[in-house]
Amino acid sequence: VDKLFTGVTPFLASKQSKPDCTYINILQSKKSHHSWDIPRKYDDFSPKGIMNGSYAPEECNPLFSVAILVTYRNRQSQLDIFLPYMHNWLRKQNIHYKIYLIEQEDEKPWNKGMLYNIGAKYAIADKFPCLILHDVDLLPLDESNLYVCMKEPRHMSASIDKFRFVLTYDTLVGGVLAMRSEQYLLVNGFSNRFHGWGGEDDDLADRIASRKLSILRFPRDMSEYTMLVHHPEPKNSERQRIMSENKQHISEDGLNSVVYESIQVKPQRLFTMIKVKL
Ligand code: NGS
Repeated sequence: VDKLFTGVTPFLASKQSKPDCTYINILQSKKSHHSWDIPRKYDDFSPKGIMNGSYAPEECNPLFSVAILVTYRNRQSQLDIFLPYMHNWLRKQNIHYKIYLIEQEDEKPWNKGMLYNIGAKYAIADKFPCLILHDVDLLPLDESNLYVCMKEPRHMSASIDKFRFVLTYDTLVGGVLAMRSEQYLLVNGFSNRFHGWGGEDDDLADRIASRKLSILRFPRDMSEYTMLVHHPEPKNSERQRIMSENKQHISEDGLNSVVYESIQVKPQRLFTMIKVKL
């Protein structure tokens, strides 16, 4: 276990005279499906200590600071489930975290990579050393799936009920991925060139490999998620072509080149909303 924690990113604030928080004991934790017991509408959900989507335990010094980046458009019913579930989940992990919701406000084709790049800029400006890129339709099921960054990027959602808990291919990094901010900078984030569904995550996997980073995964039973149902997004028919062209463009297409028409930051109680027109 100690080895696993080598290189985890630390807590942001300076320590106060409190004991250090203990993290979930991954060798002893049990499955906790009981977190389903939550209000369906987050309007009715008012736990103490959450502001702007951010929380830190009161009684102890958290060991880790983590920004959760959620890209979003028009999935209100999923968000109503995701937010209370995740706040209940994350508070149990005894970490300092903040949920950023990056919403594509326009009617243009969906561009998840760009939205992640924009969210990452804000989280990095807020000095978060660790980013967790999180689909809004995935809910973690095993408490031992720690929401922290390790030495290498970690694909956290390797085992999803919709795919009978089987990892569909080895280089998959889509779904939920934990990555240190310095690593996100190193790979220049996502390509901005993928519109519609698919490919941007495989392209990120190529970027990670090209910078000699490897993908970690926890064992399968610790990486279980349930997927909320939704209609599939229109697929991007160009995605294979863009991927094959992209290998030479990592340093000029990504976090350092993202442009958008307008942006509005609106802190809410359960999340900090970043509304973008691309
Ligand atoms: C691949 C897509 C990825 C996607 C993955 C899993 O085929 O973007 O399926 O999707 N790559 C390309 O299209 C090139 S899933 O079945 O979970 O919806 O993340």
